[in-house]
Amino acid sequence: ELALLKSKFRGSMLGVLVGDCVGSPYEGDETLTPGMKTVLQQSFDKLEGIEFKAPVMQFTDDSAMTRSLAESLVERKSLDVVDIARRFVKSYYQEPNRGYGASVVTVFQKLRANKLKDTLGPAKDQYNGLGSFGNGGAMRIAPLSLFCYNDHDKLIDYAKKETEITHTHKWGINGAILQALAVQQSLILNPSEELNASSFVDDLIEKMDKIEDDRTEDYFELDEERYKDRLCAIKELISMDGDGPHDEKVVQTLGVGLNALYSVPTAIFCFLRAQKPIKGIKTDNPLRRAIQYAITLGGDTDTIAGMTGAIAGAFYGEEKFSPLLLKHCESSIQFRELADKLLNVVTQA
Ligand code: F2R
Ligand code: MG
Ligand code: MG
Repeated sequence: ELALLKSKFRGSMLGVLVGDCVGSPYEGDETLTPGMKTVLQQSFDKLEGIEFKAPVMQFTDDSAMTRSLAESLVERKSLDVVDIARRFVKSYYQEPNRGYGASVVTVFQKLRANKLKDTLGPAKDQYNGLGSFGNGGAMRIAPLSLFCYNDHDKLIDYAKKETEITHTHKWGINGAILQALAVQQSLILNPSEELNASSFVDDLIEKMDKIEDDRTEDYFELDEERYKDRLCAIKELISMDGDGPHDEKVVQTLGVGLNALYSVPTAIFCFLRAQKPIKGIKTDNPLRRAIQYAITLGGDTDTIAGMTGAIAGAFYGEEKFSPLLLKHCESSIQFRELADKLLNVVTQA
């Protein structure tokens, strides 16, 4: 059982990295054209089939922040928000050109200026006090799901506190919580048994319903959008017969943007949809299919592919990753080691 958990921890950390590395060259593009989909297919085939001398795919902010969070959890063996904030700031100033979100950089500048005396204020100031609803909280959350793999309430509490370092809008926070819960659910499922997509979503709906119904949040506004509704939309898309929904329909329904509300549910959908073959994606491997599919939808490709990879990797485990593909992704050895260190922390606690 420990061997399976080890494989799943590795799979989730590597899923973030692979989705980010392979997806980032396409970030910002519309749904890929048939020509670009062929390029992507060939790129995956090449990365999985040919040995290069060195890694060829660089990671971006998604993996940089995931690494910082994982390193903090390993070093501190608990959630230490000040330490995590320090690592985010340090990592940003060491490598500012990793493709960070346009506004989150202001948070790093303010955190550095106040010498981490106030770790919450800078994020609260974003967007005139509204806070960011970007997917930056969700894109980096996977290590927390590993750290709290068997504790639902702790995961929600920690995910909120950790996300608030940069994102305080409820869509930003709840998007990170939803992504964290999806990874956690994947971790405890048996990959040799067929996954019931509908009950996977139902479990998430039940959990998000409790979070979004919290009256301390102002969800009673009638026009307020909720993750619960986005999850119901996933169920409808999954139940479509034949070849399943067209890419355009998925993009129109779930979105592929920088907003967590329009990207986290998309990642969950990509994971679930890829259980079965998808037209135009030629692979027998459902993990690769999930990541490749997420990229073909376009938009925020590195982040949606990374979040899809985190969930799918947590379900299938490390074995489903092509060793050559991993070799071509920057720092894959470091990400595997971080997964092992996280497992040591949680199993020795
Ligand atoms: N930044 C990017 N991609 C775009 C630039 C790269 C491109 N390839 C290029 O050539 O320049 N990617 C990375 O950013 C996303 C994560 O962002 P994060 O950490 O959430 O940052 P931020 O700045 O807080 O929010 C991102 C955008 O969301 C919109 N937004 C958020 N809150 C808002 C609010 N309250 N009101 C209005 N808009 C809000 C803004 O457009 C922000 O810029 C990932 O994709 C990562 O890969
Ligand atoms: Mg990025
Ligand atoms: Mg992105």
